[in-house]
Amino acid sequence: PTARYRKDYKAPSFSIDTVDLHFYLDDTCTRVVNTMQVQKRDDEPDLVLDGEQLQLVQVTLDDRLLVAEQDYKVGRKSLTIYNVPAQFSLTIENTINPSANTALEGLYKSAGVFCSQCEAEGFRRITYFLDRPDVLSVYTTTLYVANKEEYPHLLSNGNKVDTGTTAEGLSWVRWHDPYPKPSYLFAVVAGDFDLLEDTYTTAEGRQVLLQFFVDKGNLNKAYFAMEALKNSMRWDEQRFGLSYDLDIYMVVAVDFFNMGAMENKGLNVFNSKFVLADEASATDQDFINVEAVIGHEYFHNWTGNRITCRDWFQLSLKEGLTVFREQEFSADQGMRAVNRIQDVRIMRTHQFEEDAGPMAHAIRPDIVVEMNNFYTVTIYNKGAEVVRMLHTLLGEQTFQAGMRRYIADNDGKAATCNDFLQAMEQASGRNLNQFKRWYSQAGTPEISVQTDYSRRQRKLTVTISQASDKPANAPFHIPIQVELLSQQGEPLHPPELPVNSVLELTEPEQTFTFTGLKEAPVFAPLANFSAPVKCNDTRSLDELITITRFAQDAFLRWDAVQQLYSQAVHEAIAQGGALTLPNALIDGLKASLTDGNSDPALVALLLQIPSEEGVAAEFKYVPVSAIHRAITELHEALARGLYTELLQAWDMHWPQATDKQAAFSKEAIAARMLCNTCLGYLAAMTDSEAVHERLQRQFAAEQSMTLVFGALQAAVHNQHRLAEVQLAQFANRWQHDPLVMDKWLAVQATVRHASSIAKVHELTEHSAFDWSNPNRVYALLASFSHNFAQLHQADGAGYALLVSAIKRLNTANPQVASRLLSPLLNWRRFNDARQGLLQQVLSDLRNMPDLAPDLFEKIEQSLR
Ligand code: DPP
Ligand code: ZN
Repeated sequence: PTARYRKDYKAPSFSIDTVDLHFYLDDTCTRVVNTMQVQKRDDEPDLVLDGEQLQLVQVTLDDRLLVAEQDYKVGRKSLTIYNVPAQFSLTIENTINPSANTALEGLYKSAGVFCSQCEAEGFRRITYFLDRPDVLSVYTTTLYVANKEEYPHLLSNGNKVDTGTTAEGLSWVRWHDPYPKPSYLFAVVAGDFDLLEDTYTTAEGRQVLLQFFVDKGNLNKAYFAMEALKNSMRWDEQRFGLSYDLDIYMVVAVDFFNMGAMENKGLNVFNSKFVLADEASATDQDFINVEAVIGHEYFHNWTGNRITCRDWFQLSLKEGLTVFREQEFSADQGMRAVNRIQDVRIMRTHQFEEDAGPMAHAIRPDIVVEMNNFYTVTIYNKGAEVVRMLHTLLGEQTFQAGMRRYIADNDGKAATCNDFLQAMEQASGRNLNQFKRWYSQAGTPEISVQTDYSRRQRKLTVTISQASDKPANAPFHIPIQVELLSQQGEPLHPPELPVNSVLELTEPEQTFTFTGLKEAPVFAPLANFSAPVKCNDTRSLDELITITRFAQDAFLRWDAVQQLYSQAVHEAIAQGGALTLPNALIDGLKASLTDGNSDPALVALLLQIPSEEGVAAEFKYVPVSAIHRAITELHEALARGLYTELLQAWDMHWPQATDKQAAFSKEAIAARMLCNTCLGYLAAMTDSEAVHERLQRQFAAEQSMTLVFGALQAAVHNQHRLAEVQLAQFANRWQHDPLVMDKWLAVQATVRHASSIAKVHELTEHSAFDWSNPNRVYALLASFSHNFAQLHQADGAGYALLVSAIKRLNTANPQVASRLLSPLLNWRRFNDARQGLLQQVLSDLRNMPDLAPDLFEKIEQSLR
């Protein structure tokens, strides 16, 4: 495999203006006839098309059948046509085998459905093409099948324009998409589905037909997604002024899918777990995820499809911006603070970790071997944080003016991150040169804050410095939103504090002064997590407690509690002794649990302690067992210390949690969050009859998967004596619903106990598991790969388990294999025998015959 560099970008030598595709669908030998109108753009004599795993039948240029070797050459990954004219029509006929396609890239058949996935470079597994995002073409697609009954729905992008039957008796349907698009947005689907239909009227008064295609018998699980789609369409009109542009919007839910979903123009293809949901089988979090992913794919219609990426190094142009839009959509649905805290958790546990490891990359990377490896938490979530920083610096109005400018200037084009920044510069009149470093520099900056109060001058001096974990990095432009509180917790607004409370750190070190303060205030930086940075915190216990009680910003309050947990964990690890929690923290938590006026969702988040993975990310050298011990102690200390209040809170919120009228209200969701959180601690009190009774009662709440699964998780993770019987009952009840059984697999793979390795091994043989389905593999093995102390067991048993799965998937589905590999890459952070073990397993993998490029790239980066 070879690397590609961002700096080597060259505009394509040819454009392909129209593509007329004919698919003669067949399980093992689908014939594709592809006619393109091609134009030369420079003086390049030969046309080189991408193609992989294709059987070429014939090539025709302007009605002349071409002769192999003389007129063209077939390479392993290309087709070169010699000496082409300035303008011509080219017809390529080839065959593919959809049934053998277990990588789920290109056209594949699984569970009786033909379906395609082309992003990033899957179209070249369908036909020969200039498979790059800056070649935009108008597509017409005709699908032919022998048996119409088997495939009543034949779908592609755009509008259905014609149907018929051939002389040979094949039924066909033709689609035309008037919007030029890159090949990665192309899609076809053929299958038998239940169909849910609705309509949406755009702000301009146009009617759009909305269609959801789901597995037979699942129609009742598609209503929520339909509502989410309509909400997304309305929201994008109201907040961004963007309306939908075609007359039809289709969503197909499929069971075999590598990623979450795909924004193909007019024909989204979704992993069924992000469409199908009803209360008995899906948790509140599942519903929230469905809404977010439906929104995400819909928002791509403008940020991704109408304006696409010039090259794949610009991926964050569409993904970072679209995740930001998705996050804002979810937040505007009502739980803004809860959403923000959850987004921050993802950044801190996963993105910071990636940025500190061998695959660290800027949100606009410079070098790529396998593009599929770059659908990362950095490109997506840090990309969204970078857009959010712009929003913070510019404010909503100016940001929206920048969006309008970006769209006016780039609609219908393949753009770059710089085009986006330029639009923001023009709309705001601000110079974003230094801000641009967020696009080119990897790593997580760390800010340090020092405060100095002069009572005589009534003045607070704050010195903030920034440092980077990547020595070559130049200083970043960092928006730091702050709160100033009096010792009694009142918000203070000294005249030097900007109206939006955002300080701009641009130098390695900067000083800010605030006057007119008659006593030393509490200075709380990084409100709303205004920048994706670490904060080296030296605040006192008293200051942290003041923040937990009085900060206006929910993230600041939550974060102060996290700091207190983290301090206790670090002390316990450093001293090798028992973990102790400050009394003020315990008292505060008791009060929040029982006072009845705190938002129960936020209380639940306050009680969420750091994960082992999260704590590990804070260490240069990771003390695996000490972290495991400290987290276990922290969990038990809270369970013991808050026992009475946890029971009280569970009882207090149980009626709301089970209120059928309020089933999916914010209040009911919040109540269930807190009941689950309480039970998650209480189940550690294995001898308590009161807990036993509540565990059983909650597990029996059949109308709500949130509650049933919350109880199951509490029992299983605490190894409560009810665990085995509940696991058995749950499996018995849900054995025919694979998406629910994924939860059953995941909950067992995440038990923080040495037995989990044998359990996962055993479950790979269970009928609920299937190596060929990515959802099953993620549920069992990816879940296990984040079970930190078990993956990193000292004897290497966790590594062996994961590595045998990776080996098995290397050729079958490299994308999935590559995701499982990531937690093994950062071997340098283990300073003991684990280093040697990890190096050994990585070298073993590297020596595998037919090592997939996806794995090759990561292993090379890791071992170099
Ligand atoms: N472009 C897709 C998405 O993020 C990736 N499958 O929505
Ligand atoms: Zn996306």
